Amino acid sequence: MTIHTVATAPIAGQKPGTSGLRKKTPVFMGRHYLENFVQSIFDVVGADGKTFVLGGDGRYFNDRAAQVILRMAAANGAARVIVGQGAILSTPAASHLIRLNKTDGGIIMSASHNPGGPEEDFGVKFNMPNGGPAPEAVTEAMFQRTTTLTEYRILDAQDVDLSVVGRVHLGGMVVDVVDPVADYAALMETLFDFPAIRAMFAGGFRMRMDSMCAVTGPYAVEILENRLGAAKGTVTHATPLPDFGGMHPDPNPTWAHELMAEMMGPDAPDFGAASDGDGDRNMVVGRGAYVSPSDSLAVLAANAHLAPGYARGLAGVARSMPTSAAADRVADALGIGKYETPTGWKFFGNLLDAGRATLCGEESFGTGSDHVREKDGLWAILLWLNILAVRKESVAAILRQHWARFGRNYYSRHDFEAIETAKADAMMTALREALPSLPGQVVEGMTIAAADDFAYTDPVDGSVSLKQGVRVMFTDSSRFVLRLSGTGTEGATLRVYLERYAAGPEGLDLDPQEALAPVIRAAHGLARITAFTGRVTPDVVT
Ligand code: VG1
Ligand code: CO
Repeated sequence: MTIHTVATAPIAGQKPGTSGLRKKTPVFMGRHYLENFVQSIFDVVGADGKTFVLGGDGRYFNDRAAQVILRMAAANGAARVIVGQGAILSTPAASHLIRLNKTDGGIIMSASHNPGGPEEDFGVKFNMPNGGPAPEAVTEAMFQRTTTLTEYRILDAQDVDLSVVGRVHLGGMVVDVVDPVADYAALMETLFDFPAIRAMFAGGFRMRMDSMCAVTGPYAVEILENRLGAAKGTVTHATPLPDFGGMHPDPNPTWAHELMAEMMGPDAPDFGAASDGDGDRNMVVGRGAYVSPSDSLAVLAANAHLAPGYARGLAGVARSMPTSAAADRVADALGIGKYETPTGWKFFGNLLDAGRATLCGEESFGTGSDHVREKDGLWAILLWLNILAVRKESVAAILRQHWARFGRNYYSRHDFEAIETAKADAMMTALREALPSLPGQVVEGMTIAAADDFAYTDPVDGSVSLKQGVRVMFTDSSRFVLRLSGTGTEGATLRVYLERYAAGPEGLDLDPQEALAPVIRAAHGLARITAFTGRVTPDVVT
């Protein structure tokens, strides 16, 4: 087997966004495209003598990309790669394998919640030895490397058989093909009271899990049906497909509409959940009761001590800036730390490593803890199940009690997709320019207390991240936030985050869109969304 050094030229635009490099699949399949980015990863982190984890969410091109990455790892001198069988690993399972085997990091092939298929999206991201997404300094170094790259190294070899668990060799490199589920499921058993959850299912508790034809299928069947005794067929869309069966594997009320219809219908089971393409997101729904992700984080923080893995209490709770402040209220009540970070899981890594935060969450259906360094869909679902098994109350009752105690942070996100990039940029620029003039203004009967462009200084390493989202805060603690997505692959996606606090006891049962109506009007008025983009109504409301 010979190592080829292939002459290449830099490829424009290989810049990782919120969560790795994401592009249309045909772009990734283009000449030298994947190879250039993978070589840039290896050039930045070094491959010689190292061990990596490799896996992906099974979307179209996953299998071919895995073979290329393996041949390049071997050619770059890696000692060993641990690969999920069939090149499959959920993002949280990959994070766990990186930590469990004390490897030098891992490469995850996924475009997460973006659709998959020959004409849809593909992605690659690098996770660090702590199991978490590479921080900005590292992804920036990788991007810089893509701009100067002139060659990559690849081994001339046959495909590795990834269908069988076991050890094989590729040139001088060891390839360990592992069961993608086993170690992850074992970790879950250490955190949650499986006997209590099993007893709950045995007592007639019914659940629906929608894996959306994405990676969590095999994990959910093994854990929920085989180990916890949920009825066979509890997990639907359980077989991962290269195009996710045409589904948009983003677990929110819009895309998981089948689950929503069942949970709001007459024969709804006790509990419903869904996960995304790569298994790091979760949506949870009770019978007739949708749980917003921000509320889910707050409820989990308030009840985590009911699960064995968190019985000693939490060190702190971290949330991304656009996520509602519901979790802050729990942290204050518990007397534990609270942190507000920019969007993207990479910003939680230092807080988790330093033991400052135990639970983290994002409004985008992401929740997780210090058990791995990624958000973790099934983990959140299991923590909910553990809480339900102990409290023996419905999701709706738990939510109602939570709001009665802490007040309710009404919350919604409005997404405007595939806007012409120049128009979206012009709107953000104009809004940024107006910021100094906003404090003191009265809009929709609310007085603006402060307005800024969120900047974050990492409390652990002091690194600074600027321009993380424009936020306008009112004196009654309502607020809205505008930022452009860093995961889209078509034009710009504008995200408008809306929040309003009701202390209760009155006004806890409003429809969120109604409760937020003045904040929505204020956001449209101040940012002039329609004037700049031509858009009136959002494409997705969560
Ligand atoms: C979105 C979410 C963000 C999340 C990111 C990756 O980013 O808003 O909270 O961390 O996706 O999630 P953006 O830049 O498009 O708003 V995943 O499940 O796609 O890895
Ligand atoms: Co994801």
